[in-house]
Amino acid sequence: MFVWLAPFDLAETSETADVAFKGESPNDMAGYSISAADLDGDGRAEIVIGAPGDDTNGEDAGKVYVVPGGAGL
Ligand SMILES: [Ca+2]
Ligand SMILES: [Ca+2]
Repeated sequence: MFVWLAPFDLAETSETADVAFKGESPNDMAGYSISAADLDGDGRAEIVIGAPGDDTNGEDAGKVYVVPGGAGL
């Protein structure tokens, strides 16, 4: 999953992304789903990233990553 902060143009590539999130293995489909919610009630939203193809706990069992919210992202 790649994020480009504005301003950006069509010449942007994965190499110029401002934020990159790569799954742990090929074909884990990290970034297939993404959402944001304040899960710990501190007033800052966490980013929730789904990887439905992750095989850590069985073939395609999936995994969810939670990126803590903060001013630094
Ligand atoms: Ca939070
Ligand atoms: Ca898999």
